[in-house]
Amino acid sequence: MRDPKLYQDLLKAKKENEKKLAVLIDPDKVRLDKVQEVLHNAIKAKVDYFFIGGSLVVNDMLDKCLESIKEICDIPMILFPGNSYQLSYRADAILFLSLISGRNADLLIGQHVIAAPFIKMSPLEVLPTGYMLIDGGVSTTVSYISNTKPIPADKEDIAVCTAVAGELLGLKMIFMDAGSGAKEPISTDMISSVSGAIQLPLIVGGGIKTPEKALANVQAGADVVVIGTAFEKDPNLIMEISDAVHSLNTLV
Ligand code: 1GP
Repeated sequence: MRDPKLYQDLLKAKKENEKKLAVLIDPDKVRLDKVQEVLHNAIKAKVDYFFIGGSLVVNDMLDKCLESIKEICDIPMILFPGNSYQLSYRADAILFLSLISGRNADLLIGQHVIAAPFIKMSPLEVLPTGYMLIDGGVSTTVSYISNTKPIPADKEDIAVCTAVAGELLGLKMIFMDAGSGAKEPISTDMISSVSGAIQLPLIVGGGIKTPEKALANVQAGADVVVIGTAFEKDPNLIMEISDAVHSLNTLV
């Protein structure tokens, strides 16, 4: 396992109120022209991270995807695995996710046991992360595959208590996700309630489509904004959204 360099950077960024943008890449789509455009624009827009993963990924595509990104840039690649098969030494780090909004033991600890020997031996930086699914107004792949119910979008108290429990359990980050392609992204009210209740870096994703919403999220307390679907549809959005997310950084 690697030294916690990325995590130290995230803690420093949080302290200095410096906001980050992560672009989600689905390895199964990496050969498509649009994804090449996404990569190209992401490099140009100086995004902070690539999150690599999906709920349904075929493994050899994962290695190829990581290799082809590494060939063209040094932006850190963080695995965002949908299951214990989506592992590769070629990434820089892994979100070691525990699905704390759900009650599926397999995704709270089961898959972790299976992945533990590989990850312990690997050069990956491990980022233990409490993953919280929030209802995004549509049934998402992640909700179906994980066989869990998301936290209702208006139940801020449940979201806060879940995030605090994750922090007390010793997890290092909280990731609130409305799921890929969510109709409604997570509300700024919920983001600011959770952000105010924990000290950990807070990642927010799912259904974010505009620079205005990305900016509102970081203003509400998100430390990292994650976007996939909107960039696949329109890779030109990356510049605008990167500017919006990073616009607060110049004020520090
Ligand atoms: C999904 O949060 C990520 O896990 C990104 O969601 O694809 O809707 O941007 P979108």
